[in-house]
Amino acid sequence: MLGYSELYPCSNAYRSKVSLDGLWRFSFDADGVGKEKEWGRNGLASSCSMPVPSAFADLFTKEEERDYTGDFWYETEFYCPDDLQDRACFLRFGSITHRAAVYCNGQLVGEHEGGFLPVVCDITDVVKRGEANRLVVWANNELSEAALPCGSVKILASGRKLVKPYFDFFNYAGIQRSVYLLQIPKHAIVDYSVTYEIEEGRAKVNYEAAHTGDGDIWVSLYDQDGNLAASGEGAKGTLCVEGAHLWNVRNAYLYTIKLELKENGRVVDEYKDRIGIRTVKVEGEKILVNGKPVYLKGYGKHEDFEIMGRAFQWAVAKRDFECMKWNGANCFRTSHYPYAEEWYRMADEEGFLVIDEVAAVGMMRSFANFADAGKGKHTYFFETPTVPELKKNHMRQVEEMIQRDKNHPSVIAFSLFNEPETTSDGAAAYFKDIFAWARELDPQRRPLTGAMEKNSAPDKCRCYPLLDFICLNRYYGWYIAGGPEIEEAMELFAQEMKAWEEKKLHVPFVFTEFGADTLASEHKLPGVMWTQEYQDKYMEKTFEIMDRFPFVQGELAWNFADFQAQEGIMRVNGNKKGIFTRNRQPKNAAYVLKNRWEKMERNQ
Ligand code: GCB
Repeated sequence: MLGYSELYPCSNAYRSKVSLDGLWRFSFDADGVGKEKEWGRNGLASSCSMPVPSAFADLFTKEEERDYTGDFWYETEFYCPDDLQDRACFLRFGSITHRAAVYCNGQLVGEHEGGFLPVVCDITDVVKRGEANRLVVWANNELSEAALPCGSVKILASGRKLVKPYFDFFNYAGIQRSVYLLQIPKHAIVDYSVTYEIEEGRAKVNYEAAHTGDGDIWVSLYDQDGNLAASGEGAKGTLCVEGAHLWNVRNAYLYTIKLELKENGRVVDEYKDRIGIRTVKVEGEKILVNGKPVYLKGYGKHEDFEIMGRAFQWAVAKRDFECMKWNGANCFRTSHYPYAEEWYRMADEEGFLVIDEVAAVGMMRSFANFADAGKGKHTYFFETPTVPELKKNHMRQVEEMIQRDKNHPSVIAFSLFNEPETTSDGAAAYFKDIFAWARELDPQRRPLTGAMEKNSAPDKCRCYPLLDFICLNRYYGWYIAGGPEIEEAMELFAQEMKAWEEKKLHVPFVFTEFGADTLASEHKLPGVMWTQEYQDKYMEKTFEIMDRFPFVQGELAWNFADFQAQEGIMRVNGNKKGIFTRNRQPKNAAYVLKNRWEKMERNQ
């Protein structure tokens, strides 16, 4: 759903946002009767309470409820004040996982596929002002090979559905991000984008704004002290900022851009946002921010925490940034889906670099991709035709992600996949179109990339030429030759890296995953797999190899913190590759990384 009111919600003299977060009503619908009985129109037949935002899984005490797969419904009432009669009215959900239909006062007002990007519904014609309104949401958390992320659904002997992800994180679902009622002028600013050119001592901020109605756009740029730095007129133009302060890595400077829509000289709408002047470019083997090379240090993350699953919580995000700053990180990847918008806003403030990833994960037919891929076991996907909807969904989600995140200075690259099969003709053709599409969409023409597993080897991978910098997920010393064989694993790692070097690609390489499962409780001298001592050793050995290859321009450890995954013999109540525990306390390896990252010459 693109366009009107995709902009991050705000309140000002022209716009109002009211949070609808709180305790809603909720019902599972295992037999799918809700649609038949028109719950969207009539309301839920029976319900329990459910906090919004949250994932439902870890709130319940019964297995069938935690692992519930299928349709589920939400219902609430909201009051719409009657003092803004002339405004258009929207409902905006930060996300609904994985698909949804929204009903306001019994009428279908929006449908959305994809669980990690906003759902925006125009309710101007159905909302009752000065009265209570009924809001009902149908949602579904099944996985298939037609939508992102990929997976399937198994029907158990009991008739119960069980989701089978082709990926290694728990399939948390629900209304996991905040919901707002927005009232926006009928003639409004609906979108804007900025690009930058930096010259000696000054910067050009090229902007383009879209609006409804026939008004004129006025733009003002204010520095951090609130002084006007530049201004312009017209829906498209350039602001020249003398003595511009640049947004830098771990040293952010944010300007406020104010867009005004004027009709007959009168302001009818205003939208303010915080932007950072910076450029991002790949040149040879370097990633350049403001023309200076930067070495990426940090993590692949998840939106994941006790009880609330994948629901956004400011306090958890704040703690994560504090932990990352403490051990000298400057970057994270939003593995394996676009995160809540608030993450990017915090990254903008903190000067963190973000590799923003679309939810294209699980494009391999295996229930243990993470292990099979790591071991180099071949898993198929694009060799046989994929469901046509998959590509359509992939393209639309790339579009929605870029549309949502294009103005964040923190976003330095878009990642268009995680660990798909990349060795067949089918994969090459599929991803050629995906990358071409993303290149068209990003006004800032940021580098594009994707994270590749072990089968995407130098002699077999058909997709690496599409990537502006190459991201590798590698587990030598864990899935491959772990424990007493770690030296052999390192030899194999070095061999693979030499093979990449011999290709003379002259592009940067970034490790987007490497790690070892580690139980915080386990210690042993000398270390064995799963102990903290082994995680330290694994990290040190891995770094020794990475440091031999100057084209390696980044290391994002897997994972920032322990996280919930599907049950199985490979996981101990979740994936334990965290450098921090699930409740964000450091394992010893956090100090190993801190020592290294704080000392690095290529520090920024
Ligand atoms: C991977 C996947 C990631 C898994 C990780 C692991 O390659 O990209 O989603 O969690 O390996 O720990 O196995």
